[in-house]
Amino acid sequence: MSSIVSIKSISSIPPPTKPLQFLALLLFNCSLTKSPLTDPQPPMAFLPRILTTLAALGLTLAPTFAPAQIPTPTFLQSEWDTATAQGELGPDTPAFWVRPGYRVTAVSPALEEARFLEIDTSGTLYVSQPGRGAVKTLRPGADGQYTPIADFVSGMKTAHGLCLDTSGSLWITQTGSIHRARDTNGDGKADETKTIIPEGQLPKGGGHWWRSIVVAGDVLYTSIGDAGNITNQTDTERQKIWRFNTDGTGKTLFASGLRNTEKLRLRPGTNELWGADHGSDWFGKEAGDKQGLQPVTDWNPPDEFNHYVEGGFYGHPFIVGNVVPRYEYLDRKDIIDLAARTIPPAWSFGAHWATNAFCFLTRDTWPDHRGDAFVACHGSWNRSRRQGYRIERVMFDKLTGHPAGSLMIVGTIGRDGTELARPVDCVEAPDGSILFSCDTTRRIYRITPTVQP
Ligand SMILES: [Ca+2]
Ligand SMILES: [Ca+2]
Repeated sequence: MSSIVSIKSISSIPPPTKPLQFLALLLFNCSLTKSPLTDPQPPMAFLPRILTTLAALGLTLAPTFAPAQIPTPTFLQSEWDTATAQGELGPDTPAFWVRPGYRVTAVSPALEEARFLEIDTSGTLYVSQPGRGAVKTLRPGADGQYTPIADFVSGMKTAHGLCLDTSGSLWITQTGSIHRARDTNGDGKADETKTIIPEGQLPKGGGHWWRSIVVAGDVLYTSIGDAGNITNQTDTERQKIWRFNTDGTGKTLFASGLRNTEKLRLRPGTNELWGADHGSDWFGKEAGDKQGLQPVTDWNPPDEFNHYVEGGFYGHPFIVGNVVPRYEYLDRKDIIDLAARTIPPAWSFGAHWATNAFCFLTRDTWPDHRGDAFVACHGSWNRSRRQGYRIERVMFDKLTGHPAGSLMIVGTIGRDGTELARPVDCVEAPDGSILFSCDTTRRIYRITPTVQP
């Protein structure tokens, strides 16, 4: 209250022209707010008012009081600078940062490629290799190392998304088609392969050519991303999740406004459909960001963890993150309507982390982790400084079923800032450990506990 009185008082008084007037104004300003009976003033309490008065007169004490430099915020430091303890690394494993309570071990040789993962109840691991057009089968030995056994399928250019159904069949997406394959004699090779969604029913190719897949009872869901960065493809079949019956019939639009969701899964114990969506690039370009000086783009927009509901609209390409319009679409007459329709993320990650894929934890491998998600983040390509190369744990509130926090479990940037791995996908193995893939080292890594639950 007192400062308001001071400002009004000063602004109503013309600038003095003589030294005595100046002194009178100074004393007048200080006296206006002095109330010794109810608000005893310490000796220096008048200093801000004196400075305010000087500022009103066009005078400053800038050389003395200006900040010496812009401080470096702590969030610009890496975990290597600030973490007070670290977990464990197995032999022949890159020098990742690991959270205490966890151990990371390399468990496969370098493969031809290592993209998406699926694992069955016996521990057989499937790794998609879209460049080769194959899905590789690996099996663990007594030492925990996974050995390549066979090509489960081959000749499937762009084989990418994977999902096992309850009968043991592996569903495989290519950019414009979906297939179901089954190994009937246990040799790691599929003997029965059937095309469920042939080419022609869904868009293919484009900048985001990969397709997710999850099978839920007698239906399946697949998502198709933006062909570019922020293309207006409202009237196309892109930027959407589609639902089909598992016999390939019954194509139905499920949700829209996605940019690039590469994996879909149901949250265990529910019918909730979840996916991680990559935020768009160059958010700050319209504001003047340029490569190398891109402060807005560096921090916007967030990557998203979305709970996709039927009929839901998730904003892209017009609205990002927590319902913020992109500059490019501000002139649209319906921008506020679009914002009003947008379902914001259930959880947000850092900008450009490339939150690629995830798995839910269904076991008690670590205390209080059941129901949480581990998210494989590929890491940034167009930030000024690398960020997001990691496996992130998203904690779910056990009472509400909503995300309530997240922590880095494994960081794959080295102490010197070099890139050690780019995580792509993760799965929970039958023993409760978490396996994650990397498409630069082309290996599989396992996360195990160092403390028993
Ligand atoms: Ca076979
Ligand atoms: Ca969104």
